[in-house]
Amino acid sequence: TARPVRRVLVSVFHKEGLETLAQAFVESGTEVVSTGSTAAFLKNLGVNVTPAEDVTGFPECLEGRVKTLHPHIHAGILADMTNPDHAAQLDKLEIKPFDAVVVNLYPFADTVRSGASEADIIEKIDIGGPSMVRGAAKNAATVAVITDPQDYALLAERITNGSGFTLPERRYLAAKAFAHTSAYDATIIEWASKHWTKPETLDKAGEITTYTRTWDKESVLRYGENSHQSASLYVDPLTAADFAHAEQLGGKAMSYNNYVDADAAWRSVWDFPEDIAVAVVKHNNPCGLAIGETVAEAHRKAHACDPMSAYGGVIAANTTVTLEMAQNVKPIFTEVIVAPDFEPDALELLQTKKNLRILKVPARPAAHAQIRQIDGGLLVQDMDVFQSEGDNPENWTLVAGEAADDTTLKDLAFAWRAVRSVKSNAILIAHDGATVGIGMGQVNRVDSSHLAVDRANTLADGQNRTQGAVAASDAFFPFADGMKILTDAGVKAIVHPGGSIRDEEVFAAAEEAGITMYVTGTRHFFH
Ligand code: 93A
Repeated sequence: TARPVRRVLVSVFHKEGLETLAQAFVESGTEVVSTGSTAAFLKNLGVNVTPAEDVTGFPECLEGRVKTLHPHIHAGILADMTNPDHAAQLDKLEIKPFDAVVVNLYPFADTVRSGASEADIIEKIDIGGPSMVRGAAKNAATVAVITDPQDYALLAERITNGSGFTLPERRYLAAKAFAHTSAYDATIIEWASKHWTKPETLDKAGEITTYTRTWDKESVLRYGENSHQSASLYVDPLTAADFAHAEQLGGKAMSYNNYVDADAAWRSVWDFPEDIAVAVVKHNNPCGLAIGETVAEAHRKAHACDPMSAYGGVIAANTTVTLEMAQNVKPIFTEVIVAPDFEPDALELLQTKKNLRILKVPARPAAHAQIRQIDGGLLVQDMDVFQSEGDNPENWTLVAGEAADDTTLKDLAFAWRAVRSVKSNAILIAHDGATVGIGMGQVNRVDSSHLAVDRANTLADGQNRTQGAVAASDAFFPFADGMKILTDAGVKAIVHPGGSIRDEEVFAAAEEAGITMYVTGTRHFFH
């Protein structure tokens, strides 16, 4: 099934690596057909090139939009030369078949990332390239298709030694080529569906019903959540300055768990875009979250919530890390620190900790679609970014006690935002713009309340941190019991979504305990 490669079509945007191929073409006297700048490049390397225009007998036109879209090219790609009828037809039409097609496509994603105009982006939607690639891949019976510059050396070798490719090899290359054009189209869909949304005049038209995304493999990680799991990082090809594209300024390579925790921490601090915020995260849950006048203060407050758990944690700040904060972080064993930037002396100090991974992320997180894989499918949802009316304290309903004073209301608003990043069932106790006790990930709200109170007080060197604090619950209290644990501990105000069939019982218990209670009408489950 091996077919030698004697006639090749080459049309590539990126010219890197062509030298290897050119040498093989020259040495073996391969017949090469090529387009515009690729032909010029190969000629420069001494290759005897036939311009595509000579094959088509038609000039390249529309500023290159039509170069290879011609039957004399495509019949040469698509003729199955194992089929005598196809061979006879080509003969009669005086068209010569290709044995290999080497194409890489216009850089659509790079152009989007560069911030180019819409007209420039559209011009970089390659039409002729994918047509040739798909044609050659369909016709793997005869043609070898090369889309990956990493495969040039292989092609050169097979040309030089005259062996060409076997059918299974051509089929593998074809599968790889289809993956290439499919990912290319997915990137275009991602861009187009964001920028060319459905106009009102088309409200009767059907929706886009396939969820198509493409991710570029950025790196292979040492392992996954555990050492027996392999793992890789894939990045969005259309974005540049976000968390997945973070610039690492120090420390060991990021691990799978580092990425999970640092992403959670990064998102938590940007839940407070109007404030200076710092989060300390362990195992995808905050063990401290605070806002402050300075980033160093915010960090001190966040760390003080649970210094024991902060050991080996991940720290995120939503503003430039200062020397003062770096000095406070230095003695704490920390896996990752992520921030939009670092003061030079702060960076220098942090870099003295050889194991501390330092990530610089210029852009705040975008509200992207969240994807979770299930067996045989995907769940896709909008991200929770406080888009509900109930997230605005002005829309809260007072259901027990007196209206909170300004300071208390500020703390309640902080607690409500902070509880979003805690795994459900979440109870969060806060004071002075900082978490003081977090009860996370329990399967009932009573346990979460106990946990929040216990952590607030057992970790506090004998002080009672729940006395006079406020609390937030990510979802309603189904009974009064969980809430009573908080009021018994001295919590003076609680905010929660409400909506339980026993709301009245919960409100009455709050009234009886003499606390202030607000309901938001919206919840923040986070599973
Ligand atoms: O503009 S196109 O969509 N129309 C074509 O007919 C065509 N033929 C090749 N794009 C086309 N190409 C692309 O041009 C290839 O995929 C390759 O990326 C690039 C090669 O450019 P040059 O003609 O300068 O060698």
